[in-house]
Amino acid sequence: MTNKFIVIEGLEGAGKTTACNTVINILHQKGIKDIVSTREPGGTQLAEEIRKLVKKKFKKDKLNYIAEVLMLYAARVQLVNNIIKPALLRGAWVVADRHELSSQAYQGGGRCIDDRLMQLLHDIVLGNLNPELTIYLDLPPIIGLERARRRGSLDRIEQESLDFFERIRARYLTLAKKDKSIFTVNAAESLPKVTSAISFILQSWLHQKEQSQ
Ligand code: T5A
Repeated sequence: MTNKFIVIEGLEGAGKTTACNTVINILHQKGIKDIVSTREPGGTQLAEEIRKLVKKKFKKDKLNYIAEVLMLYAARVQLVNNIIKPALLRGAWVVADRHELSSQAYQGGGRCIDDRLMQLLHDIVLGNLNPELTIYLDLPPIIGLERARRRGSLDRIEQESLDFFERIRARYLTLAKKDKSIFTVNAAESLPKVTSAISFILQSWLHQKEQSQ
């Protein structure tokens, strides 16, 4: 069920939204019409409400990190069960702007949430649902945050310290090293270079996939 599930990952300002559009355009060029694009947190009516809460900074009620991770998985379980699984089951492609790797990097790496809780949430919410291809856009956080700053005001998570984002990046890189389905792209390069690297990875992957069928 998971073989048409592509995820784009990376820090703020890495270019994920742009990369998702590149992936969707390439799939369209291949004649693929049934493509569902998602974003996390979000992607359903309820999950979009959770997204607003996750990004909001409450003056008198600092968000507890356990509450944060639970909210992210609450949004994810809605998206997975109401959108992603039905799409994959009918044979559609799913192109996701962030998925569980974000939680592993931000909550596991950045917030230092216990591995046992992360594993439990994974088992309950995702079971054996795994993306077949993940493109991780890697860049120093200072560059990504500067891009995000140019876009507008920073949300609760974007206001965190540079150390927090360095821990997230380190966790992304560790996870990418261990998992052959994760391809890393240098997202500090110019947009045309990043787009061409993504295009190369996706075309080669699609070619291999065709050969193996
Ligand atoms: N979160 C999320 C968790 O903590 N845990 C989780 O499990 C999940 C799912 C989500 C927040 O929630 C956190 C992570 C986030 O803090 P979000 O809005 O979905 O928030 O994610 P952001 O990363 O904040 O989204 P951004 O829009 O900032 O980043 P993108 O999508 O990576 O970047 P994009 O494509 O919008 O580009 C940003 C700007 O940079 C330019 C673009 O033109 C744009 O202006 N740009 C480039 N400029 C120069 N060179 C390049 N190569 C460029 N690529 C893009």
